[in-house]
Amino acid sequence: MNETHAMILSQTQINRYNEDGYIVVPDLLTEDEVDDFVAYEVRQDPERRNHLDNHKHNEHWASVAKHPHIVGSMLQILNTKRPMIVQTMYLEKRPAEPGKGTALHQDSHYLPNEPNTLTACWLAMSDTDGENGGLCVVPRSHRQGLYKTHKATNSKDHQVWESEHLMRDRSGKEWKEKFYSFEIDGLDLTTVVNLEVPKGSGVIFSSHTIHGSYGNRSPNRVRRAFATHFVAEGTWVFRADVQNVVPAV
Ligand SMILES: O=C(O)CCC(=O)C(=O)O
Repeated sequence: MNETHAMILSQTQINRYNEDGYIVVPDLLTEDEVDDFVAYEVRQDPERRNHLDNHKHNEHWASVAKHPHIVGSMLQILNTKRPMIVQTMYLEKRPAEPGKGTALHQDSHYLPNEPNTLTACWLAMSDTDGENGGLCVVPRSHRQGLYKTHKATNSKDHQVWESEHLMRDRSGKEWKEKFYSFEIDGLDLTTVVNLEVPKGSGVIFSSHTIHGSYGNRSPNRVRRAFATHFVAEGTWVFRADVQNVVPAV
């Protein structure tokens, strides 16, 4: 552990994470910390949210991504002296907007890295659950490595997209790779669990844990989340756009 960060997770929580591929961690941020960020973000141009590196330029984003409770959890889960931030995302879904979920996927499909240490902290910035498009996971799905995928086509529930990224390996060799809204082949939807995560609490999940979300079907409850993806120091991230990882401590 880094001396400046308290132990956030108990051994029972770490065992559960290893067992299930995720844990819900209560009260990572206080109500006031969440409210301050949301009040700030509401005044900003939402276009900025399409960028994955706001934590590098913006103190509000950096203070959430580098929050001592989040970093403390990552120090324990990643078992590294320096968790490194790969990307940050603020994901807001307004009520009754159809087709705004994220297809069920594993993060290593989007962010190949070597050795694979990619781990996410998904923070609820409002009360979230199945009705308002909260996070859902497939418990224990992290145990079988990467699943085969196809492009999501169910635009009623999930966003559908495709993009090409420049990739670069440690030797400097470059190539292009196509990414799309990955969906797991043959996924048994009865294994998907909708998590109830109150405002300020978070979910830590591994890059092999199948997760995603559905549209916000609630009449009046906004779903807000702030996701930070970390790797352990020394990990190589292949996508050039997020390759310059920054230390969280
Ligand atoms: O919040 C969501 O809808 C999905 C988030 C996600 O896929 C992630 O944080 O990796």
